[in-house]
Amino acid sequence: MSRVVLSIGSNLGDRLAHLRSVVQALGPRLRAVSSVYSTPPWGGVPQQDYLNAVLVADDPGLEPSDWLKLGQQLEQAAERVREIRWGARTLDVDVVQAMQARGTGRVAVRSADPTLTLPHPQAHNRAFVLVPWLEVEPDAVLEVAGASRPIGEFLAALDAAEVAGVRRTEFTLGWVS
Ligand code: PH2
Ligand code: MG
Ligand code: MG
Repeated sequence: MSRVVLSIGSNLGDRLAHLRSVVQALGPRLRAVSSVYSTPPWGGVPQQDYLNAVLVADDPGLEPSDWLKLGQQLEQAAERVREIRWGARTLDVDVVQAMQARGTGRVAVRSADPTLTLPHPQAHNRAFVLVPWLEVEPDAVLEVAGASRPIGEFLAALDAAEVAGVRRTEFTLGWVS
């Protein structure tokens, strides 16, 4: 166990290098890497634009809490300072969804643990998560309030201006599949 969808973001310092540090650390565990998107800050705190991307990674030896720890280690390595909520950061690594093997398929992990709520309770509201996620997993399904829907439906429900603000860049994260 388990396969995870990670949302990564940076809006301080060398933003691209911070995102690349995650790709480098995950190495052979990576299954997909989205384009890099330039996105206006979400959450009402004035700050510079983010670079955001979504990664899919798989490691049978890691539990969801291990992915969280790994993400936090990478945030620390990027010298992230614990800052105001929704404020600027060198690197943010969020576990959006974790899938575990069940029978012949996979099921999404559900967790109400406040340190790692799964699926991420706000993923369906954020164009900077859904746009890159849809790029790498067009068939992904997300459960919100007990109902599972394709992520494209959540994206279609968002404000068009917010979605349009998520712009694909020509930056690359240096991943070769
Ligand atoms: N992360 C935040 C707050 N706001 N806005 C964008 N565009 N992208 C982010 O990754 C982001 C944000 C806190 O995690
Ligand atoms: Mg975040
Ligand atoms: Mg975070």
